Amino acid sequence: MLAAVALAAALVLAGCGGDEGGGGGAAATPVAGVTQVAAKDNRFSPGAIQVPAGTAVTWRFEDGFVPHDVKGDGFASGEPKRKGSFTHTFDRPGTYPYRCTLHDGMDGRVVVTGS
Ligand SMILES: [Cu+2]
Repeated sequence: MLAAVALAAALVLAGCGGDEGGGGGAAATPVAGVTQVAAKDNRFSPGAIQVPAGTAVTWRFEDGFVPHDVKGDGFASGEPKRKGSFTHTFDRPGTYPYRCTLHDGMDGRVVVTGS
């Protein structure tokens, strides 16, 4: 159990590409049991989630008049949206960083574990 925690901590540290001390975004500790991410207040919340392979993750655009998008390696929401949602199913384990192409520093991460 302790080893797993240490490993998780190491992975979080290794995955941190800057943005120190923000306490959110892609560098945040992944939240398990969540499949919905809000694009709101110029950030993704939660910034990082952890889901089992085969999970459909939905991003909801709810930042009023500010449009956002979601772009990662192999998935993209397309045109920036002010409302509505985007869903992508993650079939393979791995770490999937993504970002909003309109706003610097607005990023997130989906960690997909083996099912
Ligand atoms: Cu944005």
